[in-house]
Amino acid sequence: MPHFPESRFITSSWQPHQFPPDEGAEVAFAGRSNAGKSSALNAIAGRKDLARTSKTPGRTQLINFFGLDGSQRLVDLPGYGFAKVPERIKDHWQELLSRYIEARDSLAGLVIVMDARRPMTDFDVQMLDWSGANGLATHILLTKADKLSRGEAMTVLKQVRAQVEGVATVQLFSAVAKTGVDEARREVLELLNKKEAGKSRAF
Ligand SMILES: Nc1nc2c(ncn2[C@@H]2O[C@H](COP(=O)(O)OP(=O)(O)O)[C@@H](O)[C@H]2O)c(=O)[nH]1
Ligand SMILES: [Mg+2]
Repeated sequence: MPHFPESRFITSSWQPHQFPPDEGAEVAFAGRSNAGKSSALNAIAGRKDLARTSKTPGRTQLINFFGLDGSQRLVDLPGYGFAKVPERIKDHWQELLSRYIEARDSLAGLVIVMDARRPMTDFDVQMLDWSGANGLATHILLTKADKLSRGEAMTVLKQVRAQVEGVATVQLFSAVAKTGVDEARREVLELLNKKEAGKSRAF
């Protein structure tokens, strides 16, 4: 599988007018703060430090855009479900996320990153519904699978798969053990390539 030696940080946006030009195709990574979004994005890009990862939850408050190559991008969305921020900041995130998800033409699909030990939280389910309501293809990464035994991981995979059947695809993932990285990269590339081939949202 190709990695992306040419991948690079494009910009961080705090306002929709700061988004890079809405052309080509991009896949966005959503999930709770600390779920492992930035680590997953780095593993998929094959670059260690592309998106900053942090042990401090909630630090990524902006929408971060990364160029893979050509006109394809990966997008690190602000984490949701982080309690320790003022209401007005939360409102701003909500607004920024809505503007992004509902209006971004080049958005090819969403990757929802969930901690395999605590998948399908209320926020995750809301995100999944929202994604579907906007006609976006959705792929779920059950990450930190290295924290579970093989048996536990398979059980979680089966359960989540049954819950989202027909709505999203699901896989196990670990940025630490590098499990499922090729599969995730394949899914992301497929979304990007389909988008560039002219397929838009389901409706
Ligand atoms: N064991 C394990 N830890 C991980 C994995 N992915 C991320 N982490 C850790 O989880 C924390 C949050 O990761 P980060 O990617 O910054 O999460 P984000 O807030 O969703 O972007 C960091 O301490 C990472 O090192 C993984 O696959 N396995
Ligand atoms: Mg992050």
